[in-house]
Amino acid sequence: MIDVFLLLGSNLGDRHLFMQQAIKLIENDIAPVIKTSSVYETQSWGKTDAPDYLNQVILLQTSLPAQIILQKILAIEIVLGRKREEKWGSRTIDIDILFYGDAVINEDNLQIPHPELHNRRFTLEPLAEIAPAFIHPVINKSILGIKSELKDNLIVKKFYF
Ligand code: PH2
Ligand code: MG
Ligand code: MG
Repeated sequence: MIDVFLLLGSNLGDRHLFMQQAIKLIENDIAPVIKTSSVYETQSWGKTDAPDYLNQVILLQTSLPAQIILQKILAIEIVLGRKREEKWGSRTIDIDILFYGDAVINEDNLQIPHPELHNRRFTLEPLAEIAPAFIHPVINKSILGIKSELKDNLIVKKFYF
């Protein structure tokens, strides 16, 4: 079984409901969810005038190939009303693969580890909550170590519901 970390994000509509529905669909269609971080409310990164996001990191264990996981994720995004218009545009749900065990994958449609995760507080805070000692297979540092060197100071705070 491979440890697969996913990042969920939503900044459109009933954000929390979309996140909960995404987790249900992931459990039905992909694999059991072993761990979930808290839900965080985060300032929009990249497009600063966009609404705040909710973000959460979850851990799955599965033997499915990464490309199959990606196809299933894209289908779940469509079921939950995702429309792809502009880069970094607002979305009902975004599901990104952060890590697929310690694999390094560089394919046209899939880069793992996620190429931006080490630059983004909205990813590292929830990831550090459930996997502080996980070693990034390219950077060769722990999540906690990477977070301690982070320069992104956009607001990331726990979301209470
Ligand atoms: N996702 C993006 C762009 N900007 N900002 C936050 N806070 N959270 C996200 O999930 C996010 C973002 C592209 O996928
Ligand atoms: Mg994303
Ligand atoms: Mg995505």
